Amino acid sequence: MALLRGVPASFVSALTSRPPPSPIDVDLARSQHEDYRRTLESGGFATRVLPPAEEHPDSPFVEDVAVVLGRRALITRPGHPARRGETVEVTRALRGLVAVETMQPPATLDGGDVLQVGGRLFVGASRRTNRAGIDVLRRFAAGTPVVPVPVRAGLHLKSAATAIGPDVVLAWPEAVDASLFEGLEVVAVGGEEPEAANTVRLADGRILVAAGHASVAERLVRRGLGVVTVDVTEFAKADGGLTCLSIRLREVDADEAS
Ligand code: CIR
Repeated sequence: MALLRGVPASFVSALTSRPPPSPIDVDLARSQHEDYRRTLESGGFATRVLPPAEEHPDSPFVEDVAVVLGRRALITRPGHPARRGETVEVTRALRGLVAVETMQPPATLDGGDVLQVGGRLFVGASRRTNRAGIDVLRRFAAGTPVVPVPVRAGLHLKSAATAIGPDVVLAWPEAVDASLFEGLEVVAVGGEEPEAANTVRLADGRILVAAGHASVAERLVRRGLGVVTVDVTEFAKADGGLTCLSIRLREVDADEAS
């Protein structure tokens, strides 16, 4: 299943690293969010949408507040202080589904920095995720190797690298040192479309790519992958992409199917 959080009117003042070319259109963001939700459903995820939280403008970027491994969740301590209150509702929602642990200060980590692929956890050493956060993740990982990856550009590791197969990573090499993905195949995204590196692998194996990245989508199709696109322009204005908008609980789905 996938957990989402609705778009509040306050999303218009979500955090941004640079002023967007035009103000965030909240109505459009809501319709893009609904398209995204429907696409996750069509790709095999049951979805649950938490109500919008006006007091938390960035709360639709729900991925950042939890890391889910199997049937356990680590509630993070988001790197930006303005986002820390987002954890309360997400904790409540996840408690009903998985066992929950909570990260404590001084650790900070955003879920957007955690990439699970090839039996490892790659974690972005970014503006949002500190060394103590990586140490907490390592303990939480309980033996699964954790590989820190310095994030040279963009907000999070997954802004620049995501899994498109069990051992294949789509990555923007200007932001991450691809050699750290040792033993995995790395498909490089060109410098002109770094946002294309932020993809979601649907439960049915198809890859969700942000609309407007035709050349990357075509390359994935040529590799034999099914590709589906959704427009997320309003979320991109607040430095967000496809992964940020949901917490995917793949194990819960697998258990329910069995
Ligand atoms: C922030 O600055 O925290 C939000 N405006 C964007 C968060 C995007 N999340 C993600 O990439 N996982």
